[in-house]
Amino acid sequence: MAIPIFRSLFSHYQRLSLSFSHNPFKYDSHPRARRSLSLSCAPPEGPVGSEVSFCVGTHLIPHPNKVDRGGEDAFFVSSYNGGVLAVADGVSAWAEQNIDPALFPQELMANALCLVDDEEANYDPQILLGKAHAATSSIGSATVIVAMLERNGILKIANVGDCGLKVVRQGQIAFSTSPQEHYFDCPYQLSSEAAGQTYLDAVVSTVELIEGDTIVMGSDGLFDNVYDHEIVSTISKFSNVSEAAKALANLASNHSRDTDFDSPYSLEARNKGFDVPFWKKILGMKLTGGKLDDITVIVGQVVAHDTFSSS
Ligand SMILES: [Mn+2]
Repeated sequence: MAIPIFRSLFSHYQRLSLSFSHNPFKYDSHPRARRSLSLSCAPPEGPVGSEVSFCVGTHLIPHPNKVDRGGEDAFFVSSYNGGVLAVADGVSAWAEQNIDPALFPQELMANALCLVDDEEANYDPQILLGKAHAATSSIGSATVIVAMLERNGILKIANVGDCGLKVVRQGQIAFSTSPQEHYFDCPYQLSSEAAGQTYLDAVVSTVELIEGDTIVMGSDGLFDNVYDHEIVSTISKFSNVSEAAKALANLASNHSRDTDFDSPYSLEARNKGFDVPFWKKILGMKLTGGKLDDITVIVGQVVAHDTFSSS
């Protein structure tokens, strides 16, 4: 794909428009960003182009039974380049072996955050995932998604398992990642064990974003409980990304506890052959209900700002 790459040496101002609600990690202010700030000294003569970045809101609601420990999802938001967003969802079955399922995704995310400006991983979320995975020593496994926005609008995504990302453009879903699973409810996952997947199994996508696009990213706790049309209608009600993320997480949480709601999860279960017993089907009943889970939502709005020549 031939895409003109524009990069201004001297920005009129450095946009740091990321906002946080439940971010478990410290705000990332890396040396490279500080260096470009110190270069912004030449008087601008007028815009010569534009760059984009994310304005981000996040919200995490833990599984009702895991509130005291904060759940087993982990995520981070970094302002590096146009913005780096990531979500990891710990596989809860590790608890059966007395291993805290939250440790692996937390360490994986902490390692990925440390590596966002790594030279080898630069601009490649798949390599970033590989290096973060290699650096992770906790026992466990996690589904994971990483999205990196370049200032020219190119969004690169690497996804292992059933976390997801959707691009909403002018009230419609313009792009959606696809979940990977071995069988129903058993997603691809990066693991401490050799039997798991690796960064090479990631689905890698590239999407060209424009000003006004909104991305909605999250763990399966969001996408198993909220339909695409609900995502579109919910974010259309909010101009504030933090409020949009909170509203989506609350909607997912409400649906997850509603046994009558015909959720994306119950629909998928029936498609895979799971349902109520035969005698209930005769009575017109079917498998319904949301999926109780940790719910992580990241909403990123693409904002543009002018760049200026230094001469
Ligand atoms: Mn989950």
